[in-house]
Amino acid sequence: MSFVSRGFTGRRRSGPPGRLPPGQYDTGDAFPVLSAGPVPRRHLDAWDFAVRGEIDDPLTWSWPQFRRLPHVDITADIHCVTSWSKFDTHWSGVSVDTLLSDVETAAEYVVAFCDGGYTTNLPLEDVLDGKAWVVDTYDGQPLPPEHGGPARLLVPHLYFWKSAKWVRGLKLTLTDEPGFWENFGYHNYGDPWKQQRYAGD
Ligand SMILES: Nc1nc2c(c(=O)[nH]1)N[C@H]1C(S)=C(S)[C@@H](COP(=O)(O)O)O[C@H]1N2
Ligand SMILES: [Mo]
Repeated sequence: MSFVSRGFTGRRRSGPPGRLPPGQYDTGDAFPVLSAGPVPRRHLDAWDFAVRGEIDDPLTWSWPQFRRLPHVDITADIHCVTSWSKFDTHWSGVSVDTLLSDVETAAEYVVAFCDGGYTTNLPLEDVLDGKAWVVDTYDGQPLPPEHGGPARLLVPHLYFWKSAKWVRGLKLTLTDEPGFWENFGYHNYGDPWKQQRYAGD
């Protein structure tokens, strides 16, 4: 079986079988940078992370407080809607479960908001149960500014535009509020395995 398929597929460029969503290619060692605007520069003294919206007492962590929260290592494949995927990216950060552990809310959605004004919306359940993190480390180094440092959201099971760079917090919402790309015609949910690239996909 492998004899026949190898003859027809030639050099395998798509990584391990079953790991590349439809329409994607493996970018290998490259890590493209994609941003809708310039890299915002914020001094860490003026950085905090907030949980607000549908919550009685909004939460904030300063940078030192955030750094003291329990961090976990994450290895994940990431998939950009522009069709590159990258396997086995290594991050460290705080699970959104940790950030929301004491939160009681009627919200069913979140909007991630960022320095520079970018936003993206997700169902609350998609950032819980070990599916999303606020990461401050990439490959053992502080997250570089062009990749969203000091901290970005990481939601690897959805297209990478949901992984908001320069993230400053989560707004808990009762109704779904489309974010930046979602308002420009990108899919509201963005499952790479279902090729949910644009509204209507
Ligand atoms: N704040 C902010 N976050 C963002 C974006 C952006 O323009 N601004 N672009 C998104 C898109 S479309 C992608 S593919 C990834 C790219 O992340 P990278 O530059 O680290 O590869 O960031 C996402 N997060
Ligand atoms: Mo993207």
